[in-house]
Amino acid sequence: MFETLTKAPGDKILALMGEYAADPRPAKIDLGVGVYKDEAGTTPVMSSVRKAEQRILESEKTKTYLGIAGNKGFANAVLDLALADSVDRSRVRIAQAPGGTGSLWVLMQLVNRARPGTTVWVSDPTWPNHNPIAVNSGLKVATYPYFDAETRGVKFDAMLAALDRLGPDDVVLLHGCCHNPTGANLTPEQWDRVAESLARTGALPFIDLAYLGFGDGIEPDAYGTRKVLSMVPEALVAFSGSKNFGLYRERIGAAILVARNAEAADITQSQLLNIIRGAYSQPPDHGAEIIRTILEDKELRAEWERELDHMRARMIGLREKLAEAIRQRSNSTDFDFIAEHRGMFSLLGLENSVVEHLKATNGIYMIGDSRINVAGIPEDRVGDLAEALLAATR
Ligand code: PLP
Ligand code: TYF
Repeated sequence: MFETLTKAPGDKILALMGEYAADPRPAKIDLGVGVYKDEAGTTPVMSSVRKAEQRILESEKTKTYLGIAGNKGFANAVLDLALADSVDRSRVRIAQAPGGTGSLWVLMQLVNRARPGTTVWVSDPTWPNHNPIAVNSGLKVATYPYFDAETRGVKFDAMLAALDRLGPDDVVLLHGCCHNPTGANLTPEQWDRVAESLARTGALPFIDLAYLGFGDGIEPDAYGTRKVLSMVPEALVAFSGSKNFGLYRERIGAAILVARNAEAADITQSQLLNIIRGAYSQPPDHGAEIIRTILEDKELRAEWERELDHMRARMIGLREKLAEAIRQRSNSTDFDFIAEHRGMFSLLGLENSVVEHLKATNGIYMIGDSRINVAGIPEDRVGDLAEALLAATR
């Protein structure tokens, strides 16, 4: 049977993780995979998460099945956190899913049931896993303009013009905040115009919300999602708890749908649950119960928000330090965009040969498209990094 198969392509980001681990040079720097790192370069369990886990260990009474839609307390807490009062809950349904990726997967499957083979429009560029998830669900993928290689900002006029041309059969995948891989994001005014365009054309917004709280804070980061949802009849949101709760390996996320009315929401949700049942039956509980425990408890929630604030401030601080170090050494503002970007990533706009050179010569690892994970910058190596970047781009 298996002789019919040929080797499938690997994931470039995950492959780079392995390459970095195998590099024996002690001064190597990992700016690759999108995992938050602290001052010590590690990714520890958050203190609020550890406390929630202790409580769960003591109070958990059963391991019986959870149900197809997952943990109900988690579901309500995530809706309050991400959507707040942007849309009437009678039109909203949610199913817990394995990570943001699992949420994207079940929602893409849902789109394909509603409109088989329709087109999902993704930003140019986007997270490299969006394409395979859509294609493996039977959908087509096309791109809308997004990153401006000159300014390293968003090509907003071109983006909006492309969105304005879409219609009710189209799906528009938007990064809710902290765009991956570019780090360039829409302003609130630009979100208003995107929401207005979607409301006018009838294209279905599908928001990937993988970094809520990693940009400017929970409320500002949720602005775009809430604005769009407040203006359109139907929408999808894939929420991830991997980054903001540091629960990467627990695989916790949520697939959220907004329908025209309660009746349509029930019908659509029945299809979503049917997809989940036919895929993995039910989600695992642990990550969901951690998030429920934190968000429902005043003290734990405050502690989690403090931890999240610290992570975000650290990333913004590293952005400012790197931009400043480059400015001082080069007398140019060419890399100031690093301080303007938000989230975990910046796309530096370097040729792949420069990326390869930095890896070979300096042991500096970034994704081949020149995306850096700013949380991976060691505080005491900002100067080294600035010098290496300047030497390689001169
Ligand atoms: N979407 C984007 C844009 C991401 O960067 C990630 C990264 O991990 C995900 C979705 C999915 O995250 P996970 O499946 O680990 O929750
Ligand atoms: O973009 C990143 O680095 C993160 C982590 O298949 C990731 O989103 C990367 C690749 C992948 C899953 C997660």
